[in-house]
Amino acid sequence: VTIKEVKLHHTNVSLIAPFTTSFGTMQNKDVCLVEVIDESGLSGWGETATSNEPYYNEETTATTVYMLKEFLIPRLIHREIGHPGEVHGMLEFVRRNNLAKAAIETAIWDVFAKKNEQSIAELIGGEKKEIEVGKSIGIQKDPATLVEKVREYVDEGFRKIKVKIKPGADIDYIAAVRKEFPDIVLMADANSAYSLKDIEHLKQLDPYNLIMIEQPLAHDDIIDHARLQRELTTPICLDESIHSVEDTRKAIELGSCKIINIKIGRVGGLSESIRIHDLCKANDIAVWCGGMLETGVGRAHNIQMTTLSNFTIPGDTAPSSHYWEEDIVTPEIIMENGIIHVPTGFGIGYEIDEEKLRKVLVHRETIRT
Ligand code: OSB
Ligand code: MG
Repeated sequence: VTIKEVKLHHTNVSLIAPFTTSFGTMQNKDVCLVEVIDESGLSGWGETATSNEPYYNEETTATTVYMLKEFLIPRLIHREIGHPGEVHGMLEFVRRNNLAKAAIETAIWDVFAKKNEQSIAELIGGEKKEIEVGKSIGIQKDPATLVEKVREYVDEGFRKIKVKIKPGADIDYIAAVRKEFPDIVLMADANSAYSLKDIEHLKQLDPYNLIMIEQPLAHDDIIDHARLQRELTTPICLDESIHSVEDTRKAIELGSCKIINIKIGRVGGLSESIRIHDLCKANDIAVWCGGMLETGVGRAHNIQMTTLSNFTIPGDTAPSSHYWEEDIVTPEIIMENGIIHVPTGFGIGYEIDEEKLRKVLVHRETIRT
């Protein structure tokens, strides 16, 4: 494909409820939807999957827009792109800025798949027709409130429950949930809230049969995690620390984790995600697809990727109604019995609803050079 034009749809979206992690609370955010238009007039869509603050990682919506406009779009526009798998390499001259890179790389996967009259899943050899879904629950005011939330989501059919934790909201919270629900698939996500000083404290989670603890230590660490993993029976999963297949290789070599959360944005796109998936598969490391409170565009990409065979653990791809009063894709993403049926349409498999997009739109700009 050759990109003739890129439209940046700057939106402001509001979550149906605030979402609290160890690094802060999210409610409103600007998101930039990236639409690439090819020589035949077909559109492909991606999103920045950012928030307005650099608390999860170093990027924000504004930095991704800046990188897209100054460096990434100029490198890609009007160039012949034989396959979307080439885009990651074409953008390697820019260090990091993975959320920005993924926004346009995924849009190119979408337009390329549409041109081939295939879904992205078909294009990448994804075999699953349905994917299992988990629910990520923000930090609640007390364990009893959390238990009621978990009940609601278990009743709704979610196949995995992920509880956000931080010092002061951890052991009691997990103990309360486990006591009430002895058999659910349960995990915790600390978003880097602990350090090696907390080894004895974190060991208190071991009796609760968590399928994993996600990113307990520093956002940029793979050394201390290896030490912690030797001390814990609970498997460690890395999220923030993994930006590439090279990081993955090193984490596996060091024994820093037993599971990896793959987020398309954090690793700079779908092709790098696939390389990580494949390397983990070859090394018996399970993977699952995380989420970044994306709109339907980002989550549609997540669904397509999750069709690959080594995504054996339910992801964080909850249905549209769990995030937004109204999502911008049509049909909205729905779940039945904890399952999302992978759409069979071309590209991401969902359409962008122009009416709904207009309601959250702040401004639009078209880039042609
Ligand atoms: O660490 O997985 C995370 C949301 C924003 C930033 C980081 C994370 C999350 C989530 C929510 O856990 C996942 C989702 O429902 O999209
Ligand atoms: Mg996480």
